[in-house]
Amino acid sequence: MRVARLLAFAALLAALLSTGASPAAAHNVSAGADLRIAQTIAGTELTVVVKGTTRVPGPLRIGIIAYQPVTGLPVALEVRSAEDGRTVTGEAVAAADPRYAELRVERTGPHVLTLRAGGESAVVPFRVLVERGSGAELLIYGGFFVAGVLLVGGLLTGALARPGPAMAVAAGAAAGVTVAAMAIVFEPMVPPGPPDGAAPPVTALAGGGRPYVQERVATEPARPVAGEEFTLRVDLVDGSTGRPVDDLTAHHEALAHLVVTSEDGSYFRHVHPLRTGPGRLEVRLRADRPGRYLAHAELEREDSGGQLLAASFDVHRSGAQSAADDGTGSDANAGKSDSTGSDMGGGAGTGGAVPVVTPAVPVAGRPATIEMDATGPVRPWLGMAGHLIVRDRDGAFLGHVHEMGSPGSRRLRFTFSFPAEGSYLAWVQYALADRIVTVPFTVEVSAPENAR
Ligand SMILES: [Cu+2]
Repeated sequence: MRVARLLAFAALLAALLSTGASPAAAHNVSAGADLRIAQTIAGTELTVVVKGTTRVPGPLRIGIIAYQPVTGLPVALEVRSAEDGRTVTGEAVAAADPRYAELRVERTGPHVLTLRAGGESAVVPFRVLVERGSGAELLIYGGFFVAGVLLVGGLLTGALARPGPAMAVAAGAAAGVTVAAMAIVFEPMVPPGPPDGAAPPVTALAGGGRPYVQERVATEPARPVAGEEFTLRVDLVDGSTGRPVDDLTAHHEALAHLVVTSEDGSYFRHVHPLRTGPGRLEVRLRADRPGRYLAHAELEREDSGGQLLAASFDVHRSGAQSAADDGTGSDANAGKSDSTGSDMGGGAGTGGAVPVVTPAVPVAGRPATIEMDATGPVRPWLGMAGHLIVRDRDGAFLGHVHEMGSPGSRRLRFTFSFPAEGSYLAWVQYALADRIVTVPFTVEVSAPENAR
């Protein structure tokens, strides 16, 4: 009789254990998520992927996805713990479908990833997070543990034929199983604790969020020359403290999206500057024509909204160009489209496909659709199948929307509401297996009162 009851408990226990989920693997929400950061390094557009970790000490898997050009660029990796300084190194080769390097990390918490390629380097702070068990898991395991201990005890006392204590022990075991079962039922309602290695919670700031960033844009050399490489440097400063802003969150898989265009729009680059130090972003560029260039940066501070920063800089005439242009007027920007548009994120290989805008002359403030077919199967870039970037003629406005469609499909469809009447420069971008395709076009927008 008593043995039968104990066997029933054992059966219940086994049933609960087999059906009651394995809690550790059940919720890998933040700690299990990959970190993806786009970077423009050594003339290559790539995305660094740090795979989510499930345990430390253990391997941290890092891969480099190449988007343009896809050439097998070797990227040296270094991961350093910000807490104990322990450093591990490795190498990943940038490829369309990369092999992941494994770097062994010993602990959770803040780390710094340094990438080096082609004489450039980026320093990306990140956190190694490992999901911690929730309080409910303690109850589940604790309940089963108590039940297990009492069951063993119950069997022993039962064997010694002392009915009173055996009954008490059996009741205790039942209570243990009940607690565990309750915990399983209610566990989804219990918020899990922060993952191991998480940053301490930020106390809410008065006024809701951190101040917007102020930027200083400079070039190195200070007077960039047409046809020669230069570095565009963006220093981000907190307007209230004057200190470098070093709390950018990855937003659409990048710390910052930088769009550099010539005034006439014939030059277009969408790049992802390297973080080279606290609050400092840098990217190497080359412009073949002198003139004024606009730099628009999209970024997002932690605990703050996204924001768009705008600046401009001048590219100067080289000595050779000055001689060639002598006496022929100053407008070197006039005329045909820019052949330099193809070396990165450029218009190479669009296959003649042109976006179709509906209505053909959109009305300011009303949604228009922009559709086109990619020239091959699209692979996601920056988390999206396609990107539409729109600029007005003077560069005061820059808009950016995404195609949310299914990866692998060729049809790209965007919805965009132009803010005011006028003439706009626009670019559709998407990634094929071996390159990023950029399709420039222009849109004329009418005022609402002109619309029928
Ligand atoms: Cu971007």
